[in-house]
Amino acid sequence: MEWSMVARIEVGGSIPVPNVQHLASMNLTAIPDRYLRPELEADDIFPDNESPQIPVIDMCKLEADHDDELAKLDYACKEWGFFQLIGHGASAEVIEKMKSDVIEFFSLALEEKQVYAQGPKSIQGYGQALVVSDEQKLDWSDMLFLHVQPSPVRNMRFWPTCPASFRETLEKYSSELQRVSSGLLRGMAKNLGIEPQKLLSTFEDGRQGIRMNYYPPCAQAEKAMGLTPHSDAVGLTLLLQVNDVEGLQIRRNGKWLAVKPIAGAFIVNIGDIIEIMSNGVYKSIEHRAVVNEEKERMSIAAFHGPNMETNIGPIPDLVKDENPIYKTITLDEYFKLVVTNKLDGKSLLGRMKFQF
Ligand SMILES: O=C(O)CCC(=O)C(=O)O
Repeated sequence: MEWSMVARIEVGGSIPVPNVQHLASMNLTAIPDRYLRPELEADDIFPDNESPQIPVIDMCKLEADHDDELAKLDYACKEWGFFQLIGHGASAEVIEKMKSDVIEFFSLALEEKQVYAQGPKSIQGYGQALVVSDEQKLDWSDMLFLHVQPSPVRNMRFWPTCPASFRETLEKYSSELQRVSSGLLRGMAKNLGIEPQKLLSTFEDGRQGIRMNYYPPCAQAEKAMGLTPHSDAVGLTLLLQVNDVEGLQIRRNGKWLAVKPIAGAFIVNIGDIIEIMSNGVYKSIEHRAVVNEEKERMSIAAFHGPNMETNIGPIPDLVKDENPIYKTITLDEYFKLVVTNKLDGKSLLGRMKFQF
């Protein structure tokens, strides 16, 4: 059982590309061509003083079933696809320890980090986000990605033992986030008018992957991209900014909007699977990470998906009286689509849509 589960998620893999932290340490004044994005010049960005901010949701109020807060959550999921979550109750001590362990991991020597390097047929381990062709432009970042839940899918070969506390901290962080994400799913189900247990049971013993992102300083920051625009292929993402450097931007009305993280909050976004399950009522939104000329930046994205038995498609109760916009496929078929698709805006959702 365990082996088949591991085999089912170990699909895909990335073409090896240079380590970006190492490139950045060479103090180049001009970065290699593959990192240059001429298209960025044409980007429309909200000016700092006119930026609207993403909604802020208080989980304490959601848990107490405050109608106003549930309505705010519904609005955030429909109109923004992104919000900051305060009052989530996740242990501040665990969060701080997770941050410091991640900082320590990325500050190890390259050879020490390479012990956990991605293999040729897996997206797990230390390396870069999906690179599927030699022509693909590259992101100015490195990452450590791990399948964390359910526990049989773990491949401990990729789990750092330095710092010594890393594994234990990740385990604790993972459980805190699972609890928070279940609380959010409960609120969303209520808002969608479905029995909460129907949504919760699809996420019970569900998949959780955690990606730790490292964006080194970049000599040509305005011409490079930390993480290519994409929507998340999962259900729900909880993002934590590790150090005090901003970089996350979301696409809003055709323009890029910089998110200003609130201390202690998680930045939550709706992934493609919730967009599909809600038949397009809730929206997954394109986002990207930009880089900084002088400062390094780190973030931790925890991706939550349904369990291995779930088919990906609109929840039947939500399409009783209307046409499904999205097809229903098995989770394995969905994974294959995800790992053969380079990060590319919302193109994955396009492939799941019925053509009317
Ligand atoms: O670093 C960030 O702020 C964004 C990270 C992200 O979008 C991801 O890991 O998918």
